[in-house]
Amino acid sequence: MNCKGIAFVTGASAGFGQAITHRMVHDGYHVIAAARRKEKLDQLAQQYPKQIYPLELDIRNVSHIKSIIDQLPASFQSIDILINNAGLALGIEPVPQISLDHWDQMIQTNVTGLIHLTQHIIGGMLERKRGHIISLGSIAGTYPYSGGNVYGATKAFVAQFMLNLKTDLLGTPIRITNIEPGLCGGTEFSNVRLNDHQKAKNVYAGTTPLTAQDIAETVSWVVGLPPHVNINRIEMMPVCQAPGGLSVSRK
Ligand code: NDP
Ligand code: 8X3
Repeated sequence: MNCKGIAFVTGASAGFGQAITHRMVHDGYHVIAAARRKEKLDQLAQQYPKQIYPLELDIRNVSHIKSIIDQLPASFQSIDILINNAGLALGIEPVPQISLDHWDQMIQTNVTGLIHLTQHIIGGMLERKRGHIISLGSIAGTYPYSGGNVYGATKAFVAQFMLNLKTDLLGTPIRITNIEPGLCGGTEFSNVRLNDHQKAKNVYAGTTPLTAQDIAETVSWVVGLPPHVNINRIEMMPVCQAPGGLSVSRK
């Protein structure tokens, strides 16, 4: 199959990013698969040695991002699709029983790393007059829940950043999409958040959550639409989840 273009997927070592990488290769793209755990990326690349370039990247090290991108092999330099997927939640404690270190890590990863990478990649897209930037937001960026504090705030930032990017880039062919999933199982997300295998398993008990394949399918759909069609944002939940959750404290 001819290469349809180059996709840059962050957080490709697990969960959504891994499923998106498989799907993009299946759809005919060559993929720069980025994350911190290089051994996981190498395993992925072994399955498609020509189509995947494994890239060790800690997105929090923003001073290194430009040189890392500049050093990509020539055949992977013209990035057509950026999928800002790397991200994490740490902890579910309500204020004030939180860890400021956790808050800092979420902001450095979900916000600072994402905007720096995006800024470094947009320039080339504008020069080539083609591009699509897709971010993984969350329903947590729209609906509050106890313990969502800074995680939800980072995803609210991503949602507004994407709408503002769309506005700044009006008049260009660059497409901008924010995908905002709800409960999604089968990834490392809850293990990372709760640092406890059993507690992570309990999050999904009795539910049929979204899967990483559902997210990859959604990415594939927004990418495959005609170039004049832009999906600004998609909120998606499993059938077993609803957004209602208003609460009242009674005496
Ligand atoms: P996983 O924990 O399974 O995967 C997260 C990925 O992000 C891993 O590949 C991890 O790779 C990478 N990552 C984390 N920190 C960094 C970093 N500093 N630099 C580079 N890569 C990093 O999570 P999911 O696949 O479930 O989630 C993916 C995205 O979707 C996240 O942004 C998450 O907030 C969002 N989301 C998840 C939902 C869910 O319920 N699962 C629902 C809604 C949104 P490595 O550790 O190798 O660096
Ligand atoms: C992940 C979904 O509901 O755990 O972003 O915040 S939720």
